[in-house]
Amino acid sequence: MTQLVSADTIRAMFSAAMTQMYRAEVPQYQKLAHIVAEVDGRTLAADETLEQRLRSAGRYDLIGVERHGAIRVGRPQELSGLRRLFAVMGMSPVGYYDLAPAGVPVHSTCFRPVTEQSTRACPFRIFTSLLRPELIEDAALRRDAMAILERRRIFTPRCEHLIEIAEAHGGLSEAQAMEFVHEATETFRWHGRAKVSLDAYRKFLAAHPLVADVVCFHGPHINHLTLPTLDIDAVQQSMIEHELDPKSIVEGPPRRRAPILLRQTSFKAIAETAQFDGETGAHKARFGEIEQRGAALTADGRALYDELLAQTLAAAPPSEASAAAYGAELARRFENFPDDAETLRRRHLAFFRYAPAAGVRKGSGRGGLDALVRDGLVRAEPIFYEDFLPVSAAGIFQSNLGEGGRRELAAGAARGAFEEALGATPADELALYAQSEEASIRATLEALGAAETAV
Ligand code: OOG
Ligand code: NI
Repeated sequence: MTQLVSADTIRAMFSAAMTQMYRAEVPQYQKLAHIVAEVDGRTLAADETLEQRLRSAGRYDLIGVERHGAIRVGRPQELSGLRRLFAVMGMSPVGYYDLAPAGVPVHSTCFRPVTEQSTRACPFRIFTSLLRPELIEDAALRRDAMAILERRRIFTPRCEHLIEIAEAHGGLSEAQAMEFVHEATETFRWHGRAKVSLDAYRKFLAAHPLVADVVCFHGPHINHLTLPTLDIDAVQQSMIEHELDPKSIVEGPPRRRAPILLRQTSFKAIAETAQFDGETGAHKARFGEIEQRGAALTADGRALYDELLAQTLAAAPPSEASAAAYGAELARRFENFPDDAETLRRRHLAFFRYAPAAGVRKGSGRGGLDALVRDGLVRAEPIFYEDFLPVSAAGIFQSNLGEGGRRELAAGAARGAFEEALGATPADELALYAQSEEASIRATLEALGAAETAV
């Protein structure tokens, strides 16, 4: 029998292929990668213990490689097709994000590896949005959009065949995996030739820039890739100096000693030449992003985060002109969010991974978990947040869709419709973090022989 390649390996191959393709398609992203490498190098050199801390968290080897990407599709069948395609690479849907309240007519999930081991092997994930055509107000335009989408096929026939082979055999051989990655990449390639006239494009653009991006082209071209960085504020500054035109604010929590959730920023979408039925025009959708991650928050921590963010947005609405005021307000409001790991842990605001401290042997544990941590017998490290934030995602969408990116949308809840389109229920991200934490507690107490006393 032929040897099957692991899904983690296929994902790593795919991530590398996407990176290569995107850096060639969007040279500004390559420039951003240089800035990130320079800033990360400087940050490591300036902090003697940083390398060791990153190594012990298993994140040193991910410097310059951990990245996500994002795509947008138009039809339920396209979304369920993507679910099957990503499953071949060990990526399954996690989380549901409704972007309509923020004025973007989509709802989304993230396809990602779910186990900690797979995430470390290759953390690549794809934020995937489905257009909600019912939010196109003009009925005639909505019908046109659906008719155009109806006619397109986003997967190559060979790609579809390889997905079937993977499903039937539980994986792919090395040769099949290489071919699969090649074929899958085709789905996400930029095609400079639009499927509509310039006139029709402008109508969709006026309805919503996102509608134009989803409907007028051949398929879900990758719209950005994202590099991790060790100092997002320094990269933001450097992007300004290198005239990469970043969005004005960094999304997410403020800079903190104990990082939480996810901070992200991007340079704005570039204008790319496109052909519309013989006429030449330009389309703006594709950009480059950076992210810096911190601890995953529990439901309580998340509620506090959401509340402080909502207060900030109400008091100092962010705009190009008011970035500094927004930043000051954000920092001020978040003074109410404990900024040291031990308080986050004791107050159950963040999830932690527990392990016996080096050299601690069975039988040495006494008392509850908190006592074991206090006595230095058990170590607790924050679990990294691997998901996304709807308010931040909306900010990223809007800065890249230009002026028309924010609309008032009269949208009811649509989670059921999304799950039906996907053909699955996305996993609950909080449950995944809670499982990781619980498993680490069980293993730690077992290793210390403290199970009876500590629970
Ligand atoms: C997705 C924007 C959301 C993020 O990092 O929050 C996103 C899009 O523009 O399609 O990628
Ligand atoms: Ni992104």
